[in-house]
Amino acid sequence: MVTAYIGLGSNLADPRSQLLTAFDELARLANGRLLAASSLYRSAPLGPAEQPDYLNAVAALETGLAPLALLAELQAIEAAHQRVRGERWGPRTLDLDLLLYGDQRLDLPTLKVPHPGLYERNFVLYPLAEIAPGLAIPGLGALGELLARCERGSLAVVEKAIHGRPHAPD
Ligand code: A4P
Ligand code: MG
Repeated sequence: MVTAYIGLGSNLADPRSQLLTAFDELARLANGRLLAASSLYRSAPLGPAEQPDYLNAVAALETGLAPLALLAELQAIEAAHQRVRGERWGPRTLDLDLLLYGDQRLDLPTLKVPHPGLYERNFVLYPLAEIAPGLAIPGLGALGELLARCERGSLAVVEKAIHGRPHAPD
């Protein structure tokens, strides 16, 4: 079994329920279990500015799936979310990135691990540090050092994780 970290993002069609549903779907994947889920963070869009803010989070999975099999499962979950909301050519309702797969480095045509944007994205590094503060990123060094070089900016926790699951304030 390997510990994999998944980045979740949504800025369409009720991002909060997109992410909460995705955590459940990750927990139900064959051959593994959900180890931890970060809080939900609101983040300013990276890329075109004319789009809503994102909600982002990170999940830790213990998995027996090989990297490409896990990627295929993530894409199946994404596809299911797209079908439900079904806006053709529209922006994504759910984006699942395979951030890390144990200590492996992969440079395949369809899968780069660690995820190429990981080291400079506040909406990845801060939630990752919440659930795995002492992590070392293969080829990039200590997570704490990456974090020290990454501005928190406007990133804000909107729903705190309690016992490893996001939980709306009362
Ligand atoms: N692929 C390669 N490596 C990976 C990996 N580690 N995990 C390939 C997942 N996929 C990987 O991805 C395109 C292809 O990347 C896949 O077919 C897979 O084989 P995609 O999800 O179809 O396309 P995408 O997500 O639109 O593109 P990309 O380049 O992955 O974009 P990002 O990096 O995911 O960024 N702003 C905020 N605040 N928060 C966000 O979450 N997300 C994006 C999308 C832009 N701006 C954002 C956010
Ligand atoms: Mg992506």
